Amino acid sequence: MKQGHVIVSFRSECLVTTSTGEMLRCTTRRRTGRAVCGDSVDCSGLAGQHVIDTIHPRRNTLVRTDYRGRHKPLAANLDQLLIVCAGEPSPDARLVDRYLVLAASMGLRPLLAMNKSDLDATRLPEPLQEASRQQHCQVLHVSASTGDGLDILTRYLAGNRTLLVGQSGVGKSSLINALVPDRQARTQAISEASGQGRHTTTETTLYPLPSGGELVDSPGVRILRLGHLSRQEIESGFSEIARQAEDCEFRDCEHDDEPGCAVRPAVEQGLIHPERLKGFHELLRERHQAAGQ
Ligand SMILES: Nc1nc2c(ncn2[C@@H]2O[C@H](COP(=O)(O)OP(=O)(O)OP(=O)(O)O)[C@@H](O)[C@H]2O)c(=O)[nH]1
Ligand SMILES: [Zn+2]
Repeated sequence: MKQGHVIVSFRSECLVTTSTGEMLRCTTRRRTGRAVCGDSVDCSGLAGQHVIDTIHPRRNTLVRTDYRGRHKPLAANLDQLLIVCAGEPSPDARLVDRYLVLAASMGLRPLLAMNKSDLDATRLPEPLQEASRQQHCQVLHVSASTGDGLDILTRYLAGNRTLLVGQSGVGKSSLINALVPDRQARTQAISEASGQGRHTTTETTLYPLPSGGELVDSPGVRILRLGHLSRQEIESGFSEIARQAEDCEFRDCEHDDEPGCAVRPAVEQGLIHPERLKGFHELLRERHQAAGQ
């Protein structure tokens, strides 16, 4: 029996890195179910024919929800969420709010990397600054091109398994290339070991980092549907609203036009950023829509 963790998972097969550094191609049994990237597993077998016997219980699971509301697990056992932004394309505060909700609902420590610092000393737009402050999200300025700030980022990544997210064009691939020097060789090794032909970048993949920790790249999480989250999980990504909501007259107050709402006055007094309340409302609407499906 060998122990290891899944670095990439295909339909009924996955690649496992063992504690001794071997890369094994494993099939899954129907009984154990599908293993996903980050799963901790026990496997057994001989000469290239390995099978996963046990998938250890997951601490948390990243799921993709399709347009019909069906869930598919993509990755497991994550510690941190690295939200990558840049001056260009300009940050989408609403999307960052969603990432922060994802982090809070999964119990992940959020980090925000402002990439392309070589182009301009980009200040975070105000709603983003506020969101980061409220969610205790550390903000780092980096450049994948010049390597600026990557030493500090590396320290935050060490010892943690970090999922990388961000809108298209902010430099996620460039950052992975800068942080994982053997990425190309690894990708090739994965293609060969998997026997799946070219390893496409559509699969969720785990990369070990030279100075410790691991990066998880999951293109599948680009469309982030969060309609399946509970109200409490949504609130966990809007701490300042959740705190204020304790003083609302109704427990299920949606901070719209209900009497006795404590959140709207707080927005009017400048205690809560109006964009944050908009972000919260957007997710509540999505939740109602998902429930009505
Ligand atoms: N000046 C500068 N350009 C960068 C930096 N990082 C990435 N870029 C450029 O930004 C563009 C997008 O980078 P990618 O790494 O492909 O971005 P991505 O987030 O992976 O994009 P998707 O694959 O579409 O999600 C490329 O033209 C990069 O060369 C940086 O630190 N500085
Ligand atoms: Zn209210």
